[in-house]
Amino acid sequence: MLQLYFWPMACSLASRIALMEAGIEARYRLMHLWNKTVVDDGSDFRTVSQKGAVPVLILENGERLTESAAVLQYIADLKPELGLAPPPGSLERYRLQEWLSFVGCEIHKAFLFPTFWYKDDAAKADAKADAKAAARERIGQSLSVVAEHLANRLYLVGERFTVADAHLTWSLLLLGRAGVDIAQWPPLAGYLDRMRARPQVAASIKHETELWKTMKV
Ligand SMILES: N[C@@H](CCC(=O)N[C@@H](CS)C(=O)NCC(=O)O)C(=O)O
Repeated sequence: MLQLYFWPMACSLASRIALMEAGIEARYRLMHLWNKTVVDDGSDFRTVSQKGAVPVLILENGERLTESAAVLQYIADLKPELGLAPPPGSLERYRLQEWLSFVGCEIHKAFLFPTFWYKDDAAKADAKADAKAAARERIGQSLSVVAEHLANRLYLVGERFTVADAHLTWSLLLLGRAGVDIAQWPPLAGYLDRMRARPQVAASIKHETELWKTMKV
């Protein structure tokens, strides 16, 4: 069985959504993002991945896959008939990769990371303030690009839900926590409502939100 290392409401949520949408059973292994331990056995998460970051997907053959863009496509390709990713080699597949990259680099890392990471680390307060200001300047541009794209579309790629939507849904959810109100971009707000109405997306978010409340950080 596949295993997914995750931290509640972290970007690994997108991989959970993909697994749920694909109807693939997996063992979900909670790690602690701050102290880098695997919660069920207390082991060092860095022995699972030197990157110390989720998601990590353990494949059936024991190999470890990291990076959301790769993990999400791997999951999608386990059930090609569901169209969670367009067929390899098609132009649409490159569109999917284009969006996975944009969400991962220009939204996740460019904005979410500097705006609410290190939140309690007083020693990094100045750097944090600078990073937040710079990130806030950029985020409007990136979100406007996505909003314009979604103005007349239901999904990021093609006519159906793909793993790129799982990735964007997670990012949009977290923007609120990072102090950005996506109501400024009605296409994004409408899109997020639509995504959240999907049963598997809703169940994934509900589960991780409840788990998050029990975590000590
Ligand atoms: N490039 C990676 C980024 C993964 C990442 O930054 N994960 C965060 C959670 S959203 C994490 O685990 N951070 C832990 C850390 O940086 O210490 C991906 O796209 O999967």
